[in-house]
Amino acid sequence: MSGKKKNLSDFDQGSDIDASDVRVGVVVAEWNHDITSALLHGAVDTMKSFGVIDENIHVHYVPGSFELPMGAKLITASLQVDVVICLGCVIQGETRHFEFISNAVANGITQVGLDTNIPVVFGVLTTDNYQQAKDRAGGKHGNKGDEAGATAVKMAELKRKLHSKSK
Ligand code: RBF
Repeated sequence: MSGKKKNLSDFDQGSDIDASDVRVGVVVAEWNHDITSALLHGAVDTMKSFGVIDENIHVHYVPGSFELPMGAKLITASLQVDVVICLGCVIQGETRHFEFISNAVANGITQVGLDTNIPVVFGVLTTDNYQQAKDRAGGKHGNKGDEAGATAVKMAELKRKLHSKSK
C-alpha cells in the first residue's frame, strides 16, 4: 500500500465481490446523531454498491458510543449476521470522558469480534471538535461510513472464503 493514501476509500473497493447474500448488523450511536446518521447513509450506500440487499441490513440504535460493543454483542447473539458495523462519534470535551469512552469502545469492539468470531467493524470517529467530525462524515475528508461499509463486505467475504476452504 502506498504511504500517500489516507482513506480506505482510496483503495480498490473489491468491485468483483458479490455480496448479495451477506447479512450485516449495524449498531448506531444516537449521541451526535447528525454525524452518525451521515455515517450510516455512507455505510448503507456503499454496501448496496457491493450488492448487499436492504432486507439483509439490520440497523439498531444505542444511546452513545460507549454502548456500541454491547449493542454489537447483542446483535451477534440474536441475529444471524456475517459481520457487524459499529458507528459512533466521540468528540473531545473539557473532561477526560473522551479518552475513557474512546478506549473502551475500541477495546470493546475488538473483544466482541474476537469472542464471537464475527468481524466487528470500527466506524467510530474520535475527533477534537465537531467540524473535524463533519469533515469525515460526508465532508471534505470523505465519509468514514463508506469505508466501514466496504470493510464489512470485505471481512464477510474473507470469512466466507476461509470457511469454505476449511470444509
Ligand atoms: N457518546 C458519544 O457517542 N460521543 C460523545 O462524544 C460522548 N460524550 C460524552 C461525554 C460525557 C461527559 C458523557 C457522560 C457521556 C458521553 N457520551 C458520548 C455518552 C456515552 O457514550 C454513554 O452513552 C453514556 O455515558 C451512558 O453510558
